Amino acid sequence: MSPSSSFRFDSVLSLILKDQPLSDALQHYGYGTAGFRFKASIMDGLMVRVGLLSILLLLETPSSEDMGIMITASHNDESYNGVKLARPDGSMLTPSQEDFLTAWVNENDAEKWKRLLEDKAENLRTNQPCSDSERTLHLGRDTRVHSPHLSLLCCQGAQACVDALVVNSNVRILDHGVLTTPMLHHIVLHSNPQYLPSYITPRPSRNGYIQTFAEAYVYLMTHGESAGGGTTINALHVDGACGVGHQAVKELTLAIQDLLEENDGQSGSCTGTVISAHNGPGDGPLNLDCGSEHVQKQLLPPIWYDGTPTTTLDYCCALDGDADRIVFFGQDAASPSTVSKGDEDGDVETPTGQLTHLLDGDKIAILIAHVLKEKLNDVPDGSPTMGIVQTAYANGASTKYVESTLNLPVKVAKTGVKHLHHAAVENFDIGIYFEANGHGTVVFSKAFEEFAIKQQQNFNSSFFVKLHQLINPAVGDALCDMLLVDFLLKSALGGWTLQQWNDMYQDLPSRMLKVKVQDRSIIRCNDNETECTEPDTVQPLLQQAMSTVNQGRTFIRPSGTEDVVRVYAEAATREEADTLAALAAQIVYDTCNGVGDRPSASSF
Ligand code: 16G
Ligand code: MG
Repeated sequence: MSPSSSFRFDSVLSLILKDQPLSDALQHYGYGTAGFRFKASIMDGLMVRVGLLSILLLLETPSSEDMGIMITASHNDESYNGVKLARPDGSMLTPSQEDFLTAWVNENDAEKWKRLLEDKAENLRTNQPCSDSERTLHLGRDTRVHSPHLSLLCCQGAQACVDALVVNSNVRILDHGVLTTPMLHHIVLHSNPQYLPSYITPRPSRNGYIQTFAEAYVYLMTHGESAGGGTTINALHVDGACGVGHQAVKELTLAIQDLLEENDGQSGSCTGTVISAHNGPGDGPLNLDCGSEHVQKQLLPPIWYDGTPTTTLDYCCALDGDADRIVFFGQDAASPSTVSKGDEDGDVETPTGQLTHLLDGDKIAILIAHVLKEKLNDVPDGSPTMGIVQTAYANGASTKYVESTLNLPVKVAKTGVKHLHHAAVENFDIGIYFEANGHGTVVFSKAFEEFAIKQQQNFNSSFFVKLHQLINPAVGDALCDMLLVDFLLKSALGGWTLQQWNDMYQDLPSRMLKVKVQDRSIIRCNDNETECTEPDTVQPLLQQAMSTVNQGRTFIRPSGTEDVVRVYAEAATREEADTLAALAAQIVYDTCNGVGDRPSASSF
């Protein structure tokens, strides 16, 4: 080791161990289902380390490939923040990369750090993997107040690592500023075009993202069977959760309008949907009584902070705080005082109205599958395979509809987007995956790409190519999903309402509960979390409880994001679903060392 490189390591070590030490407010920083996520006030030291370690991960990728870092805490309140990494193909970290990151983020031994850096430097000297190729670490952040500060710390850690380790190399740190999570994934994927099909032009920027999806949407809206054919165009009201998705919706809408105007004359009477964005940053508190998590879990419309609508809104959708989830809904005219919000002067009653429909991730997946099945029926043989990936939380009625009515296979994956994504990639040419909470997308295989190209070349049909262009293959994306659903309802299905969509099947009544236990890590589940394997007394008792109600299904799992055990139950009637949920919660409490009051049937 040369003295100069030792000196450089000293400056890195002093940054992570002395200038920005890890907060001692937490004993261990765990990489959860969706990255590191904590109160923003304890994240400074963590961010420097994540920046540094991201450069090490970037240098470990086999060839010249880019990676990304997104700073957001999604649907959590404003006091939280988080950081997650995106791999070259736009997806999330592998389990071994997560383990590496978690182990080193929590390491405070200067000697161990020094050895890691020395090994890395030695490795670079021997293998020189990036001497002639440029690699970029892309950074994006949401609109939380502390995001710029945390992003800066992350850049500092990354830059210190580059300065210390990577002599004469082309490693760039590119801060894109404010982005939605799917925009960051898009940029990382488009920076590694070897992962894109030939018919998707690489556009690794915010504007490239907007143009890619606006163009595909406008093409599909103006070339579909019902395009310009008198489709009812009612406005789509978008709840941006007072977060980063709001501005992106506005940009996308403007780009769509520009393209439609350019197209005018060729496209006949198609004027596109009027998309009206509400709840931007500063209009109200981030994710508070608004956004997809609120609408889906509370079964209430959002507060429209920019002025409460007093009329019925029959076509709405809500994004989450980083715009990677979406649910659709309709709402009745605002009725007074549905939500009570406290402020310094006492209670303020805010009129919100009632939900008329809720179209969640299960319903979005089925809408997509329904239309694609029809389209594939129309093409000559050799169709790509198609299937749906759900989690155990998918309503039993949706699973039955897919298997019995659509005649498509269903795979059940473990909770967490990365599990669904992989199951979709591994099992199908067209893999449609959605969590009930509204996170999802469609992934396409190489065989699908060849099929889509053949359809275009031999049969003059660009539908499948354009469909692929409208979908973000890297990650669930609220904005693409919004445009896709709008196209399916308005054009592909000739003008369906939310009511018609909702009537495809009726959900079984369901109930979710949380139970506190002393140590939730004693609970183990099978691969797709439909059964509890440890403690071994639990599952027989759950089976017994299920047999007491009609169409009963219940499962329990330790949460990956909160210190609770989650209970899900569904059954033929509301009463039976509630009874089953209460029984399952009591089983967890009794067999897994419950804390606090024993759950009872009257708790809801
Ligand atoms: C995270 C996951 C989400 C999952 C949720 C489950 C990502 C990007 N997000 O938010 O997919 O539904 O965790 O939370 O993977 P739980 O383990 O607390 O139930
Ligand atoms: Mg999110």
